[in-house]
Amino acid sequence: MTKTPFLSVTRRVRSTPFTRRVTESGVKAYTVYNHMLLPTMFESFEADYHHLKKHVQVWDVAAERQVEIIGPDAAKLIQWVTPRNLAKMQDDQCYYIPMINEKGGMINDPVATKISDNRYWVSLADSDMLYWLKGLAIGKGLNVDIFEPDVSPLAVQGPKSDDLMADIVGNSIRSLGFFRHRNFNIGGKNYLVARSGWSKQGGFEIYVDGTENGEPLWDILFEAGEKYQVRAGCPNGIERIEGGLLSYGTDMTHENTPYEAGLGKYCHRAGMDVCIGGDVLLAEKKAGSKQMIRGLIIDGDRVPLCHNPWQLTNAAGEKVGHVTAAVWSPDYGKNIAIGMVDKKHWDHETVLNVYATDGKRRATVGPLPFAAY
Ligand code: THG
Repeated sequence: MTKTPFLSVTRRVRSTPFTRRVTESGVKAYTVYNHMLLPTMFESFEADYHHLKKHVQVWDVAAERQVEIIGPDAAKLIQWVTPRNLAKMQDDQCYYIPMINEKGGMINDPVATKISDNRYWVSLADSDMLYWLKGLAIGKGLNVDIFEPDVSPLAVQGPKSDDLMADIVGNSIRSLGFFRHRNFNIGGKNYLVARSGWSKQGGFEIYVDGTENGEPLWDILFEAGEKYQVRAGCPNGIERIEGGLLSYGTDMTHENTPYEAGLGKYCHRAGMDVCIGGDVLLAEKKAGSKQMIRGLIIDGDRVPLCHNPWQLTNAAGEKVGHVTAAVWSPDYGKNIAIGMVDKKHWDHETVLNVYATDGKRRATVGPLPFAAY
């Protein structure tokens, strides 16, 4: 394995309210996300994965930065940037919303939290949406205030998440619905807690309002979590590919539409009629997509890490797509991957060639998530 260089951390690579605790927990690797530290490994990718699927972890996902939109035109602005219809969104709901530009290209895929009719948090993937949203609001003369609040998500993920959180805030949290949020008192402070998070193991996200609350909250979770073998963790590359959770910037970019990203179920007529780039999506809906995200099984031994897309070719050697993420899944006993595949080849069971970093292999197209296999 090639040696990974160190990351020079300066003020521009922002620390989080939890960074000191993460360091004390033995973090081994970081990435930079929204100009902020995001842990990627503690023990090893596989050890972290097995632990996540069995116990409970606390994740510093502060790098999922919030953009707060507040004011009479808040709902209008958010509906303007996503094809998902937000008309029925309740003020205890979170929605996964593709955000698109004027060409229908995806520029982010955040979780939007509705706090009240005129107040929202947009919990970002890795791209600079604060300026885009401010620019649009200023250009259109909307009556809103837009800023990055001092709010940092801390995720509690894994099958024992409900037990851990119930011990801290009471059993009422067990009835919190998926992508619903409620306020809970933890250690004398009120926190917005949602049943959400970037794993398929179940869990919550605590929106920590105020940097000074980060360490006390972390300590409460670890004290109560001892009996559940709680550990510091982070979004896990193996688990997220198994579950088909997409990573913006990796699996799709501004060159892809939400349909291509397999997010057609979040493209609604009422949203596309009013959002920027909605006309492009309506045309694609009518004409059909040229390519789409698929799961792939890659033959052979454990694949190396996929840092840059691997080309997919057909039997004639023509390029028909690319793999964006690939990993060995211990539980499936296979190499699993996510890729963008041209229409003529996207049917399940289609056999293709993939040019992995260590050479050519056979790849078979299939559904996402891999639980369907
Ligand atoms: N939580 C919060 N903010 C985030 C993420 C998060 N910002 C960045 C990134 N993750 C945004 N991307 C996603 C991608 C998938 C999901 C959430 C955020 C997700 N998808 C569910 C699924 O695919 O099964 C379903 C969502 C739905 O149907 O509404 O959870 O994780 N705060």
